[in-house]
Amino acid sequence: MTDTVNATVVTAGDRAYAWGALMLVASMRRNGMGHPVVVGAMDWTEEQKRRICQLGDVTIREIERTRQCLACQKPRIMGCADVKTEWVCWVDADGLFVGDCSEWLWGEDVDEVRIKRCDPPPPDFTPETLATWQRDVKRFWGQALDESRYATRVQSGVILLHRKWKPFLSRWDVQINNVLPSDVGILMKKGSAYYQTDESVLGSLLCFDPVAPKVSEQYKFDGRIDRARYYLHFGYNPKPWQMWNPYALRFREEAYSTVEWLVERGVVKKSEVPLPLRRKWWPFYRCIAPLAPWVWRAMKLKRKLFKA
Ligand SMILES: [Mn+2]
Repeated sequence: MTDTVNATVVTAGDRAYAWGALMLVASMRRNGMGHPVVVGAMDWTEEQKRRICQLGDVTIREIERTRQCLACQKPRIMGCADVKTEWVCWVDADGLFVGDCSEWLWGEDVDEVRIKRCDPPPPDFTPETLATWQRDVKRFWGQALDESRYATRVQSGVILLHRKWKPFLSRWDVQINNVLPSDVGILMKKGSAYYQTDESVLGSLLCFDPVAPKVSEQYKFDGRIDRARYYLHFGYNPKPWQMWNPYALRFREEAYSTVEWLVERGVVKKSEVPLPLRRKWWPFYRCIAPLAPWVWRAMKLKRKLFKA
C-alpha cells in the first residue's frame, strides 16, 4: 500500500455533514485506500470527531464558525500544513468511493489539475459570465488571457492537484474573498457570474489566469475508465443521512453497505445510525422521496428564521 499512496484526501463539513464525511472515509478504508485524510470540521461534537479518527490516519482541522458556505474554504484546507504528501485531493463529503480508486489518486502530470469539466457547458457559462471573470482576474492579478482557455467550466467535487500549486490555491482563496460576499450560501443569485460560488471562482482562474494549472484531458473519477472504480456524488438535497431524494435513491446499496461496514467494525452502534441509512427504513424513505425538495425548502427556511 505505502508505495501507492502519495496523495492526501481532504474534505470538510459542518456538523450536518459529519455523517457524510464518516461514510466517505469509511468507503476509502473498506476499499483498501489507506491515504492520509484531513477533515475540516466546523462545530463537530467530540463523538463525531472520535468516530472518524477511528478509521486511522485522519487529522481533524477545526474550522472557525462562519456563515460563509464551507466550500469556500476548499483552497485553504487543501493548502494547509497538515497535507504532507506530493499530491492533494479535495473530495466533497457528500459522496463515496466505489472500489479501490488509488490509481486515480496517483497524479501523472504535475502541471495539471484533475477535475471534472461540465459537459455540456452549464447555463451560467455565458459570454457575460466570461467577461466578468476576465475583468476580475485582471483586476486582482494584473493580467488575464484575452480568451478563455476552455469552452466550459469545471465542477469542484473532486480536485487533484500537485503541491507545487500552493500559490495558485492562495490566489483562489483571495479571489473567493474578493468577489463573493462573506456570508454567501451554497449558491449565488441566478444570473450572477459567480452562481456556483467557489466553483465559479475556480473556473474564472482556470479560464483566464495565465499561470493556472491545465485541466487534464481525463477526469477518471467518473467510472469512464473502469466502471467498478469511481466516486459517486449524492447530488441534490437533502442528503441521504437526512432523507433520500429521488436522484440519490440509485446509490442506496453503496450507502447501506458502507454504513453496515461501520457498524460491523464497531465504529458506530446500530442505534446511532440515522433512520434513512438503515435498510429496514428503505420502503418508507423511498416512498417519501418525492417530498424531498419541499422538505429541503422547509429546512432552509427554518435555518434562516432561527439563525438570522
Ligand atoms: Mn456535493
